[in-house]
Amino acid sequence: MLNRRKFLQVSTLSAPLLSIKNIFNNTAAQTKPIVVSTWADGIQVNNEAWKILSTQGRALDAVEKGARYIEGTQNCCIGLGGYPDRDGVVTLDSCIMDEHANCGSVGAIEQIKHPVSVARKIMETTPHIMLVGEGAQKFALENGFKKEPPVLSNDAKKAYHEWLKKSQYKPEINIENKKGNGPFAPNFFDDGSVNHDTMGLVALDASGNMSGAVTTSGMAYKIHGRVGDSPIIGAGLFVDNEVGAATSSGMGEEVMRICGTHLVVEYMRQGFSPETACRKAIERIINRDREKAKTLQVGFLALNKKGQYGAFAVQKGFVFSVKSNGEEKVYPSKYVFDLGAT
Ligand code: SD4
Repeated sequence: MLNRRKFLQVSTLSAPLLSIKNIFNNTAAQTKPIVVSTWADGIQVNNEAWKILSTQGRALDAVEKGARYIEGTQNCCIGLGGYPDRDGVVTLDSCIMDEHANCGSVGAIEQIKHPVSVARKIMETTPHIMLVGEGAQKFALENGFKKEPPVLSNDAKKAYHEWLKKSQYKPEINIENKKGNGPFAPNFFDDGSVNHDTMGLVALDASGNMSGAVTTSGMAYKIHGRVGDSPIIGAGLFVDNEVGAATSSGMGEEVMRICGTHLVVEYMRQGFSPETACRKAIERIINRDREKAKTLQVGFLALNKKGQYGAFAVQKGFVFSVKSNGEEKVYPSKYVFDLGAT
């Protein structure tokens, strides 16, 4: 018979073993390499990442390449082509995380084209994880990044001047899906358009290692200096090489309140599928304040160590892109509310 002391010993020892067993005690083969990205323009981002993944490259290099691609594209609402804050300034947030839990991050950086690479530089060359604002820009310039002129893209200029008429700070559901003129208008939506400001991608490489990256101009017309979930490790991105990885899009404040992507990964550690893990994190947001949740959008996207993926959102309208050897596709995420906001 187990006495109490023995029982405690056994249960502490077996807890990690049980959870590892939950994740790996499945005969399904691992799908690798694979990359998944938020939104429909993740298709192009995945294709860039695929150039690395398909040649036995490292997931870290793949996610950086994917993020750099979208940052470098004019008028796509991400990076310097993104929407400005309420003062008319574009400030960028980004982070990156590898299979060893190394991570780097920049918040509210201005006039730097590739914040994801600044984040990687911080990760690889400093004892820190996150630099913000002027300090982040100074670090970037000292490390060979060039300062770009502060020019708003035509789309952003038009939208900003429209917003200035009322200057109302009112986050909108699925502003990401509203009509835009960017080069990524997918055939996915009825109106054939997409307009979002955040790209999050996570990948599993041929060696079985995982990494992720997020890059964004953040919520449009935010207060100058506001930093969202995207560059916060555990909120906009989390990678645990034993379990899986997750990223988010939507109202950053709600993601930050629940440490969203960390929560998703922890649910996967408990044995839940990526989709169920995302659903449970979304339910956490909704259960906190159901009426408020009806007014906002958050979507989580997750990939586990076996290459299984899934997503879940508060509202209809969140979509994600997948690329592997067998698949290249945009999927609609499941959701809780269909309030006709897409
Ligand atoms: C933010 N999560 O800054 C970002 C916004 C976003 O698609 O995801 N937009 O809160």
